[in-house]
Amino acid sequence: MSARETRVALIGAPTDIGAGHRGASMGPEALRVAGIVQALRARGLDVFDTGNIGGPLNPWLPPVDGYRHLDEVVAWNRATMDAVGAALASDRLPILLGGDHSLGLGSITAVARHCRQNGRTLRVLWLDAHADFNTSELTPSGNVHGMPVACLFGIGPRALTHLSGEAPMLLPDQIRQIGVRSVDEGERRLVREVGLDIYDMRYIDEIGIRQVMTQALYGVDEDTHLHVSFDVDFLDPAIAPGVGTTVSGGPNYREAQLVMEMIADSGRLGSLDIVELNPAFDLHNKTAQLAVDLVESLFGKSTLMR
Ligand code: HAR
Ligand code: MN
Ligand code: MN
Ligand code: MN
Repeated sequence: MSARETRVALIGAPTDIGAGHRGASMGPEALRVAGIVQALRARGLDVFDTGNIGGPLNPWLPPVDGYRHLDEVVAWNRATMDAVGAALASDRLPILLGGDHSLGLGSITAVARHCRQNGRTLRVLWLDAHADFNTSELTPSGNVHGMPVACLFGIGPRALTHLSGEAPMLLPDQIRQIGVRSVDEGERRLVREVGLDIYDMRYIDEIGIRQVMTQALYGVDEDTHLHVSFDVDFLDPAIAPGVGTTVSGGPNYREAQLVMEMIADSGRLGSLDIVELNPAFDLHNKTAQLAVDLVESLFGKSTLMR
C-alpha cells in the first residue's frame, strides 16, 4: 500500500479515566493543535477526523476492590472499541488520539477482532516506559492504565477481558513491548510467568535500538497487521515532559525516530494509538509537537539521503 492510497480515521478519546493524574483528557485537542491532521495530509494520506467519542466524566474517586473507576473505564473502552471497529470496517487505518492507555484495551480488542475476521496475523508493538501488566491484586495504584496488556491476555475483570464477548484477545507471542523501564514488583513476577517478550531499556542499551527493532519486527510479512500502541511516556522525559508518569532513561530523539522509521519501512502499519499525552504537564505543547513529528516518520517521512 502506498501512502497515496492510505485512508486514515482520527478518533479522539478525551478522557483520563484510567490514569493517576488528570489531564490526558486534553490529549486529542493538543494533537490537533500541534497539526496532526495537516502533517498526515502532507504525507499524502486521506485523513478523516471523526471528532471525539464521548463517555462519563472523571469522578476522581479512590479505587474500589483494586480498580479506580472501573465502570467508567468499561464505558470508554466500549466506545473506543466501537469507533476503532467502525474505522477498520470502512477501510480506514484508525488513529486513536487518547486519552490514557487504558483505552489500548478497547482499541486492540477491535483490531484483534478485525484481524480474526480477515485472516490477518496481528503483531502489537507496545511502546511504553511501563509494562501495563498489573491486576487488581498486584497494582500499587488501582489505575487501570497500568492493566490493559493483562486484560488483553484475559487476565482481569470480565467486563474488560470480554469487552467483545470473547477472550483472550491477544496471545503472548503477538506483542513486543519496547522501552520498558518501570515495572512493579508483583507485575514483574506475572510478566515472567506469562513469558512476555519485553525489550527493556537495559536491552536497548546493550544491543542498540536498531537491533531491537529488527528483532521486534522479525516475522512480519504481507499477512501481518501491525498495531502500534504509542504511550508517549515511552520517550525520555527530557524531550517529552508532557505525560503524567515520566520515567527517566527513555529513548532519545533519534532513537525514537529510528523506531518509527523502521516500522514505516515494514509497510505493515495497520492501526495506531497515541496515548498518555498530558498537556497539563507540557511546555508550550512541545510534547504534542514531538508526537506529531514522530507520527510523520511512522507514516514514511524520512531524512534518509541514500
Ligand atoms: N505501574 C504503575 C501502576 O500500575 C504505573 C502505570 C502507569 N501507566 C501508564 N501507562 N502511564 O503506561 O500504577
Ligand atoms: Mn482491513
Ligand atoms: Mn502505557
Ligand atoms: Mn506508560
